[in-house]
Amino acid sequence: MEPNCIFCKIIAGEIPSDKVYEDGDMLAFRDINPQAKVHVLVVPKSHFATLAEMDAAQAELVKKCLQKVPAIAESLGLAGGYRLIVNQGADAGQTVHHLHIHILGGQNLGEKLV
Ligand code: DGP
Repeated sequence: MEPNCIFCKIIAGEIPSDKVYEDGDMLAFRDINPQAKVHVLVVPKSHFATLAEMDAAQAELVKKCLQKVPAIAESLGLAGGYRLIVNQGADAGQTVHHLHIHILGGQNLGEKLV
């Protein structure tokens, strides 16, 4: 746990969140500032900022997060599809420096921005 990291505090239960899934490896909760009708963050329970900083054990956690995404998406009613975004660094607008996967859906997202 990184003491100044907001997502570490959410994982530790020090800051409340609207959880949609949790296990020993990850926490998924609704984004506080949703950019789509459904906007959930999947966060590995190990602090690292970007893929460039990720070690082998953390890569395993990310793999588990990605493997769990379809089940989380199904539980959110995203049968019509969804988009994943993983912002990396300043040019991508990353504001929380604890790696996280955005799940966006619940509406037609269009074909702009990939
Ligand atoms: P990014 O730009 O990829 O670093 O996205 C960070 C996201 O985290 C942003 O969409 C807003 C969300 N967020 C920031 N603080 C909180 C919080 O305290 N609770 C929740 N649920 N989401 C947060």
